[in-house]
Amino acid sequence: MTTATRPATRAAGRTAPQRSELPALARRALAQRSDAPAGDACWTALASAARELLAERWAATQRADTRRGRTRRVHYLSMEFLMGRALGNALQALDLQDAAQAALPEGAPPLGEVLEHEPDAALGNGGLGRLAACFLDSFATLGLPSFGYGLRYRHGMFAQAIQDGRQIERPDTWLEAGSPWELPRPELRYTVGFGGHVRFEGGQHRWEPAETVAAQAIDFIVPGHGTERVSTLRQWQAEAAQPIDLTAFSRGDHAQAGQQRLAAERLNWVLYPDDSTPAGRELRLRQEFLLVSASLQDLLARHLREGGDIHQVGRANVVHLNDTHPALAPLELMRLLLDEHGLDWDAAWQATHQATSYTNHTLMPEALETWPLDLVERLLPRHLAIAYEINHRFLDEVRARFPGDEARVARMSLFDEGQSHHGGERRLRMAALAVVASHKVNGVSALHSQLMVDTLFADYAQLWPERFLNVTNGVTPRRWLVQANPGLAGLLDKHIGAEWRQDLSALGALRAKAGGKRIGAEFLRVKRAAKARLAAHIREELGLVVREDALFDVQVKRIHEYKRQLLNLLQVIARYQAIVADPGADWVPRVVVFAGKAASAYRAAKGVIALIHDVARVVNTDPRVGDRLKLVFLPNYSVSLAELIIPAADLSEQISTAGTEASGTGNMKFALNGALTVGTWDGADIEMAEAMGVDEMFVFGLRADEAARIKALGYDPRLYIEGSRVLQQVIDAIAHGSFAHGDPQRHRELLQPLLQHDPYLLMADFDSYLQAQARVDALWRDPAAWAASALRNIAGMGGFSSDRTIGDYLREVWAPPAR
Ligand code: T68
Repeated sequence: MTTATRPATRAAGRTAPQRSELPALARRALAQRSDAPAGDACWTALASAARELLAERWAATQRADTRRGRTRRVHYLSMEFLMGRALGNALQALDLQDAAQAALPEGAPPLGEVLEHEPDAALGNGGLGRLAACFLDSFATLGLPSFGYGLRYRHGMFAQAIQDGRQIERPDTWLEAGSPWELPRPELRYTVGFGGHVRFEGGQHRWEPAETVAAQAIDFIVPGHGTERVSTLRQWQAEAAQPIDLTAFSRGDHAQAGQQRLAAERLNWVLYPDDSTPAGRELRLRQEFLLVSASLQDLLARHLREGGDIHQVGRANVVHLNDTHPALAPLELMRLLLDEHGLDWDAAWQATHQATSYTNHTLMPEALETWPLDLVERLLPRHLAIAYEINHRFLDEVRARFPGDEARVARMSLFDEGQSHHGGERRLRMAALAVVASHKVNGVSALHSQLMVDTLFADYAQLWPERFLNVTNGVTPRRWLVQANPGLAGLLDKHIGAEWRQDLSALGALRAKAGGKRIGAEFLRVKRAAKARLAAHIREELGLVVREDALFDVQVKRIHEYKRQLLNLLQVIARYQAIVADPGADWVPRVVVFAGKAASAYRAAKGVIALIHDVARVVNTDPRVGDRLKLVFLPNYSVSLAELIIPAADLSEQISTAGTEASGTGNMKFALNGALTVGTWDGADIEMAEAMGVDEMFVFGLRADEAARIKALGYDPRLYIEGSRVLQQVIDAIAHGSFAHGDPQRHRELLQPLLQHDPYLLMADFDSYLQAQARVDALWRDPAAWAASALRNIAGMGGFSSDRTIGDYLREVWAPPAR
């Protein structure tokens, strides 16, 4: 393309950079540096070149969407987006990997190494945040007019270090050198208030906040694949409305002079590192309100700017709540429509209800968000009044449907009157608010959605059965197959063609070929190469040498009691004892890999990390075991570490107590990369097994209904221990301090609850788990049969793309309301 025909950017006199210019752009950036082409200099050069190209595409996407006008826009509100690294993804989206490699000067490290210089954008805890990131990838790739909305945390998920076998948390500093993927939007700035009081004048309520901050938009660009579209993750940065209080400053009161600035900065300070436990902290509530208020003001401003009628705002826009963390949104939308735009209650409620939808990610009662009313009243007085009014109208509806059933009314109320727990404190129930405000509420796997309407939301589902549905999670095949596992992607292209890259369901074609000798051997070679890369990492990181031909048995995810890393560890101990008892037998060599972070205040989870390290020290140095069993804990699990680990896994451990894991998404990434799954009948594992054939998975343990029944009947873990010689030996070894360096007290805190209550039924499932592991070993001894099964697993994963998930949302959750 000649210069004359290039589309001009809006900046006068400049022309848009072209894909073919990437090498030149990168070299120019490198030439500006005086130092040698070290990895980070190369990274910076490539990133700034890719940014230029993507920024132009992003601007074109914005223009196209504005022209398109009235199509319904999706606004995905989430406190977490676990993006990981972006440059590799950007180069793939631009189809410039080869050009990037070629642009690197002589003496520079290879592209793969250069990419590792990027810090992960880890603005999320785990599955919920990573799901949001996969959705953004699908939004861009599917060309959906949409925005992700989040907060720009200065410090994301903490970095995990291990010291003496214990987790240490270190601050994450991903933004220290800035991020090339951000586009500041100085013109997009809104005022967000806190505190103060409400005035009523001339029939209108007006909130007069005591404090305000300015919410500044900074857009994080998200490239689409196979399209020129680039989507937006709009992240809010709080800034002081007044950066300095000059009166206080001249008085010499410097602390007071900087007060506002500090208060604003605190809002973006850090991601709450809790998965599944509500952080009962004022700062967290302020963060949630910042997200909600800025995002909705932005939405309304755009709607009006594009000539939209304020009464139609719910028709033209979706406000999707990623769990309850943004569930103040309906209250803030009501306030804006009532108080700022003058709508009456019914019109405002109709618009709010049309716009709002909500995804639930957990059934665990202890993980449900509730806020003390005195805190809500102090920070958000107008919102509390609106919540009272919503509740009043809602409970009238409940009473009309179920006359005389005041117990039901109390259960369903948005307000927990506090008789039973929380020390009698009255609280606002965010899940109830989200359900009442939403026109659709979904769970994230078939089982979870069923349990949701049977248990957690049973009362609401009786009132509004049509409101509840399932949308099973999915993952983006761009990051989790094409980028993470180019070897496997190439194998698929060769045997079934490249159609799966556009439409993952085309993987189904692999099923008929899965038994082939050649494809099986090729698959095992690809897997072996990925394992060699992981083995090298293990060696570098831990100084531990593992056999590359061993079975790589992997459990990586947040450390949580319900996910049962401890059950896996008990199995490792049983295997260790069996090897020691019969060292001459023909054992299948295994490398058992764990990785995952524990919430900093979660003692039991930290205890599991400690026990893994204690057991590893014994097992890995026992000469009777040799290289037949190695136990590995890889520190600082992250998106980028997952991209290294998952392609290398032979076996994926998905062993949560049935009924506890809402869906899982790691399970999908493993199967897509040709790992077999040992798993319980839980979350999306059930749908995966059905898609690939139940015999292709090593399923074990109690089903969700059985688990519930056993607990209701009065579960006694000791009966199971008495009934299993192997389990007895494992427990004895831990209790007697075999892994405790002579200190029998060391693991008491972890063991005692297991022997007494065992709320996650490890003891009940242990024997069944061991049998499943024996089936794993048996299949492993037949490599051709193993490869065929792994390929049939991949063939079954076509339905687990986040593109399919987003298609489901579009049809069933985000469809425009009927006239
Ligand atoms: C996960 N939830 C589910 N929560 O556990 C998982 N919670 O089964 C599911 O696949 C995934 O969501 C996506 O649907 C979480 O990850 C959190 O991270 C979290 C964070 C803060 C507060 C509560």
